[in-house]
Amino acid sequence: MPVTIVIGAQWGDEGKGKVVDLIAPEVDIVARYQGGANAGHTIKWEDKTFVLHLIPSGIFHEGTECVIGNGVVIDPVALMAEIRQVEALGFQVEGRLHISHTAHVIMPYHKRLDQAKEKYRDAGAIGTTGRGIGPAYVDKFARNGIRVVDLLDKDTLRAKLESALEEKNDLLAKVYGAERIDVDEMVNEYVDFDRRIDPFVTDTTALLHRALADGKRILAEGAQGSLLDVDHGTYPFVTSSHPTAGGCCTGLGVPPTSVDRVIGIVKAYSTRVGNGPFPTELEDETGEQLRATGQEFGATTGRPRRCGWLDLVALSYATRVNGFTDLAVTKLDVLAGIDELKVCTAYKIGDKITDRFPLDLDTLDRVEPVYETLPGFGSIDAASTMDALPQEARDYLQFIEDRLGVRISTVGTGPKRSETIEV
Ligand code: 2SA
Ligand code: GDP
Ligand code: MG
Repeated sequence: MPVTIVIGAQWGDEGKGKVVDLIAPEVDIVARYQGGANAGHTIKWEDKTFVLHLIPSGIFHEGTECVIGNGVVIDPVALMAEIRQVEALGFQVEGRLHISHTAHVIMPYHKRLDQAKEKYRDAGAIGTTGRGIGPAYVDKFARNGIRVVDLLDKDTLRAKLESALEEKNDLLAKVYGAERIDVDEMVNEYVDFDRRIDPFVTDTTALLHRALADGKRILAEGAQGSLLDVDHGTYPFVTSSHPTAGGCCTGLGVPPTSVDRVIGIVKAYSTRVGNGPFPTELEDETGEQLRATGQEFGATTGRPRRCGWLDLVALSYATRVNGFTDLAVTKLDVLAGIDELKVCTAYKIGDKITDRFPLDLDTLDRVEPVYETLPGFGSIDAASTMDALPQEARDYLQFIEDRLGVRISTVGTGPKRSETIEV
């Protein structure tokens, strides 16, 4: 079966970009199915580092084609800048990157509304990336959205934008006290964008169906993480899309029966950027150590990420929602040098112990993690096989495998492609 999905098993930033880049040479197509330029997928090779926001993480392998599917919300400004940056590194993009004609477009008012709403929410802010994601998906589901295909006709586009702006400008000015947006400026910018995006636009669902019929292999690249899913995450502190496995089918138009592998990307500890519940968060020196050693700063916004111990309650929930067939455990090297490693195996709620991940915020805010302690390990920098890892590091991985009941197929020992153990 030809479709593999790569999914963040926690709150994002597990190292999906690195894993997708590693697998990309083995597949024909890498496709993004949800989210937008809120994502930051980092790829490091030789002395180079590149953070992709919209272009799939297969773009640095010339034999691999890339698809931005219908489920993605596309910020044309961010996309055009990213295409230029990738080309500047010497990689061919035109002819290899295919953009869905039915994907929705992020407009300047979406970004402004996202930021204005966050200010308005004040202490209840979600901690969004401010990239317009929520408001763009709102318009999609309210059936007010502008899709890539709508950019093709200048007059229709102008009419749609004028009518949308009337409402959005009122909302911005009257409700949020934010600046209004000029119609002419926006129409000119988007008409110009249409000219430049045209060579990339196609019916990507048909393209993927042809690929499936030809026996080609597709890698679906999730963005954000399972616990940020709008249905299955820590609502309302979530993103507005479906990073979980089901999102791949709707976000690309491929059938569930075409999927035979779902790789859960698990960071060896937990991080979260933005607000919302985080039961194993460490607001102490160990948390700071994880942030400093793991370089835990937002790849899109630069915000410091909150850090904490591994949470197997949350991870077994994510395993059930996604049906992981195997796991890639990343950033194991970051734990080296910590004397004792704690792993959360249950939650205490009042006087009850549970292994269930609660989805109502009130309960989730009250849970106390129950930890098991495992011995720490020293440097693993030189290890390129499982056998070369210290016994304590292997025990830590075994513990994860046993508790989740899923095989670990890959272990990350550093940010570069070469710093990986294939099990
Ligand atoms: P949004 O902007 O509406 O999607 O924000 C809603 C929540 O989703 C979180 N979110 C993310 N969490 C982790 N990583 C993301 N990408 C960037 C990265 C984040 C950054 O790779 O580091 O640079 O800050 C990402 N995108 C969205 C967000 O923090 C909110 O909690
Ligand atoms: P993504 O959004 O899941 O693709 O992850 P990000 O790129 O936002 O954040 C992951 C960070 O960890 C990036 O800086 C990666 O270069 C880095 N990284 C990935 N795997 C490893 C690893 O095994 N060890 C270390 N030390 N860093 C890693
Ligand atoms: Mg990221």
